[in-house]
Amino acid sequence: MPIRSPYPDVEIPEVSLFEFLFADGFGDRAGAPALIDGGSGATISFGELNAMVEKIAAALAERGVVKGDVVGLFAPNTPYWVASFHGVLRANAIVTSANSLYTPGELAHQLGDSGAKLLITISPFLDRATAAAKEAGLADDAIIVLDGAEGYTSLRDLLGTAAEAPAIEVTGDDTAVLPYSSGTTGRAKGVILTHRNLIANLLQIEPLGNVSSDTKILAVLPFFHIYGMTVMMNQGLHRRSTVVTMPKFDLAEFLRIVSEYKVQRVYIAPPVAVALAKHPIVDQYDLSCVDVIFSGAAPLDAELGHAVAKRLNCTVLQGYGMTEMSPVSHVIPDDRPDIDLNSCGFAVPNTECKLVDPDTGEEVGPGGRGELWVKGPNVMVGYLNNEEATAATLDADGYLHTGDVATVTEDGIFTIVDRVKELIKYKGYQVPPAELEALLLTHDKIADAAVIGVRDAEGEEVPKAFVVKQQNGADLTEDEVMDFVAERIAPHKKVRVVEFIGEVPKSAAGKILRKDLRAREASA
Ligand code: AYL
Repeated sequence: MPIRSPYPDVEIPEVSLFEFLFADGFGDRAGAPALIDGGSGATISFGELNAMVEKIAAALAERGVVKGDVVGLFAPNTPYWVASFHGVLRANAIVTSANSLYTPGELAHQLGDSGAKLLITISPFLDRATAAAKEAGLADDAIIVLDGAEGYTSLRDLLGTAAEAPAIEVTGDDTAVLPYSSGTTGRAKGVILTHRNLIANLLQIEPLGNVSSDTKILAVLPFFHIYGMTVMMNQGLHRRSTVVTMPKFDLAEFLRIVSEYKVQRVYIAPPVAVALAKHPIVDQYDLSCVDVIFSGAAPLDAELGHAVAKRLNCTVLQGYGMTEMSPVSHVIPDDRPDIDLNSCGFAVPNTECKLVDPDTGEEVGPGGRGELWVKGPNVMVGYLNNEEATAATLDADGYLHTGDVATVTEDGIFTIVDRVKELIKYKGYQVPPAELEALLLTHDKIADAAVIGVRDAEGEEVPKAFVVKQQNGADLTEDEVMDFVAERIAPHKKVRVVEFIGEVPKSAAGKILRKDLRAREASA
């Protein structure tokens, strides 16, 4: 029997995300701060944001952007990221959000794969953006540089248009965003999330979290990742909260901004909890404003969470989800801080879950362990141009197979206990082993390679490569392998441990037997 969310269903309107978030012009919150740039203190009100979004949409339409076009967004968190994002959607187009640390090759792959027509970036990223655009076949005039650069359209240029935004032509079923995720297997793929998916997830998390117009939310986690996009940016707009942005994580700056702006709600991934629990400088800041620290994107250790709660005198909560679920499917609600912090709480409204034994295919109940399957209005449509991966992830009944193993209590509290998919998470960021394996195979001294996640001395999950040398590769060193990878990919995907082996264990069909490598690792 599927396990239903204990919460009553919520109704999801069939409108575009813009209409859902902006339609009433933000009422009496129009003059209130929607976004504060944590570094400079520059503030944008809800009304100003609304006006910027209209102008950006108008200017994009003037440049030929039409319904269904894809626009790449490659920039760090600032209020302008938010304006650009909603400007693209308001122009009836689709955002594909790219990791700020991407190399030109990685960005080119995403731009090419998603069919992006334009790329919005900032001047410090322009070298990588132009290299990627060239590789993906985009013209130089397809790049918009928000803060301006000689020869490029800037945000100021867009805002200066005399034109009006086009009519809204999109509705719930249309694609809104294409974030990239490797899912359970293979390389990063475009995840098709509709306006309805994104709106649904905002309404699904609403009954579980105390977020209101009195709340200041810190957005240090990137908006390009679905956690920042839905839980920080769009939830902030939906609840009329004030979102304080930070372009990258720096502990001292993070603490300064939280205390200076009196932030009540801080969303983090587990590595930030380590710093908050252990770093001596935390004591130098008045953090009494903080009510809730919410951790997601990777497993939080309860003991660590309790240490943070004690040190900051706040509530620590955990949520679980996946890009493919827009992303939140499970949350410990604000009003239940008594729930075991090793768990990720209840299924959100409108969802049904199953736990399925991966070996037998049988459903298990409380007390058993099984792969978590989730069905709900937040579940993606599928992977872009990839029917095979879609069919392997979404079944005929509409359940998404998460690749995570969970348990559930009689009360409906879920705990993630293992992962049966390939994916590695480094500090909450996805590292697809298949991508690293393909890259390692391009080295002329490497005959074969397999990558799995292992724990380092701090307990952090890190990618480890098992490498088989070519006959000409006797002199290849571990450092050479790590450097080779590091030069070609974003830092979070670096191979951090290397072991040379005689042969990669494979099934008769040629699939890497990661289980065998994990067993070998466990017995080492
Ligand atoms: P993606 N515990 C264990 N594993 C987790 C957790 C958690 N709390 N959250 C995410 N994961 C892992 O697409 C899990 O393997 O989205 C899952 O399949 O980058 C994978 O990360 C998905 O990685 C929130 C707040 C979700 C944040 C998120 C982030 C979703 C990350 C719900 O409330």
